[in-house]
Amino acid sequence: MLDTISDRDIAFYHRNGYYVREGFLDAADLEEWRAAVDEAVFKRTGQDKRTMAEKTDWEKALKQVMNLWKDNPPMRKLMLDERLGKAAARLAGVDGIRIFHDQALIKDPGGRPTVWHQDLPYWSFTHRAAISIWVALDDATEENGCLWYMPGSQNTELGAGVDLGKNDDIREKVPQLRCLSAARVPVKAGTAIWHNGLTYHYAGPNRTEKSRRAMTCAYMPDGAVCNGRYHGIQGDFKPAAGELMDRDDVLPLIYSEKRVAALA
Ligand SMILES: O=C(O)CCC(=O)C(=O)O
Repeated sequence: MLDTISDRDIAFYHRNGYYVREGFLDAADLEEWRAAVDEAVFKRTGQDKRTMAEKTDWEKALKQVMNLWKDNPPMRKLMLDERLGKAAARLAGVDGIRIFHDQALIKDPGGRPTVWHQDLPYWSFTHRAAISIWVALDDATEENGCLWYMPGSQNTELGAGVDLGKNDDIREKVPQLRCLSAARVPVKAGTAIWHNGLTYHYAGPNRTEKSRRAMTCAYMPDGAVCNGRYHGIQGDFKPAAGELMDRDDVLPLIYSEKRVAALA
């Protein structure tokens, strides 16, 4: 795994709101991630025999399979890897990283676009350093739904969550975005992309005959507090607004600089 993050990488991330690392997974890693994700997704969704036409508009954009770390040992090993936490902590500029939730995001053939959105409005904590990783398990191209970003949009305000099943014009809704351009980010399988929770991003439709697979994880800086909302991944963990989001069985701390220093 090519997980070392340099000062230059950090500068790119903070300037643009995202950062791309080609070759993050080597061939052996990629094989392991693909096998683990395919098996875990099949276990959860294999019984769903609906055609694309029978799905909701949001489901037509993505098959979204969440928190595989919780009930699937191979996925747990991959997602709780301290190296992922350390890379996210370095880029975000925080001491500790917790998993908020992981999710496999599969754009099947005929899949609709993933509309422009920020991630943070959907979460139960609000923190400018929130960060996600998106790992391509297939080459992601303009034809099958690669990601697009609006560089600099991480400096805009926290917006209202958009309806992910609708294809509204985001620049109509968020005037601050009108002066920003969009960057297309096609990547090879095994590439990792990190983006900030406020960065607006999009993925096109899948016009090919094959699924576009990605494994992703949303991270929460350690020490973040609840914003008063509740997210389904929390289960019976229902902190009040302002209370620490620190339950390790729900939001595992996968990296802490302090913890590393204490062990040294
Ligand atoms: O994979 C996609 O199509 C969208 C990814 C995304 O929205 C995310 O990782 O936050």
